[in-house]
Amino acid sequence: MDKRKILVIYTGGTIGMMMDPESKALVPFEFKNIHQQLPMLHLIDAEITFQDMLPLIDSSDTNPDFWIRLAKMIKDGYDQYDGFVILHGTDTMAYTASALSFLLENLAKPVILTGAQLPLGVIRTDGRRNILNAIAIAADYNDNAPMVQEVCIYFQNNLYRGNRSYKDDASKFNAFGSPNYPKLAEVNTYVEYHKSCLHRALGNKSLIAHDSMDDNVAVLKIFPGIRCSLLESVFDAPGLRAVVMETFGVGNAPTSEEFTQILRKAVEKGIIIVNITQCKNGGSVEMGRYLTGKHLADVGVISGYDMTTEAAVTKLMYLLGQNLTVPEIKTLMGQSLRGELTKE
Ligand code: ASN
Repeated sequence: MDKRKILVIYTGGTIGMMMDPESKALVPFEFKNIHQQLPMLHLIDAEITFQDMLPLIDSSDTNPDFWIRLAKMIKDGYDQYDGFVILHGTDTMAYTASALSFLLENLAKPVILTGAQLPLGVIRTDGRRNILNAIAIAADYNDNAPMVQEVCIYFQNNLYRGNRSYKDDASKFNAFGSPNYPKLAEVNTYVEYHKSCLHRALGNKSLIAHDSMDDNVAVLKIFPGIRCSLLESVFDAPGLRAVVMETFGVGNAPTSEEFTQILRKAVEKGIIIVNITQCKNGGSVEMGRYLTGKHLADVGVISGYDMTTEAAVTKLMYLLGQNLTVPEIKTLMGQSLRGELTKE
């Protein structure tokens, strides 16, 4: 059988840096010289093509246009390649993974994002193993079907569903977590897939790469003592269409009439408010559980269940870009489109 063909798209981030011998500063290295950094690449039983996505960026500069370009690159190479690895900065990798999961409808091949906490060009780098393992997983097929058929993040021996993960450590090599969904695979002396957790693409539908997102979205983190004037200024932002509201515990927030009235007015104006918990290590929004959550449901705030903020923001941007009505978007926000949420 021919070797599996893997496209590795390099977008920037810490992974692609090396120490400049003169200035001693970290500078991006040319990826066409990757084989010097990673001589072990040839041991992977796959035909690997590297492609830069220019301009290279620190991932703080990702945005919807970047995600749409990336989705198009995958669509363009979809028939030619068996799997895709995206080298990306870690800071916003979970946003990009979430966005791609929504933009790439009917995806049936692996799209694996990875990166590094330390540049490839330094001795203790985590990038080397992350790249090699991500490529090996992308090339892993069984009975002519890819083991992975969805957008994932591979980091420090773990494979996560992309739209379930978030960066949870700024300096540890083990930088990602997926609190509300199990790991898809763990890499030890062998790759252990958690098969019942892997998405299986059904039917033979062709891939759609959506090319429209609307970024008229805000994230509002509630805190004790938050001023109503601040809330008002967020909801009055010109063009605003949706807000991810990060609340306490299972979806609770202050109950003052002034606070509630601002939310009511926003919902009446057609702004979609999605309730997401601030608790990063797990749990789901249940607005009926406490009175401090029930008033939110009563004014028309919708539940984001156990979605990450990253998934909720990018899902809203995707749905707002699809010519749907507000009630349609609200319904879809409460449904799992790509495995991003679980309802109890
Ligand atoms: N600032 C970098 C980025 O996200 C961080 C990293 O890749 N470790 O692009």
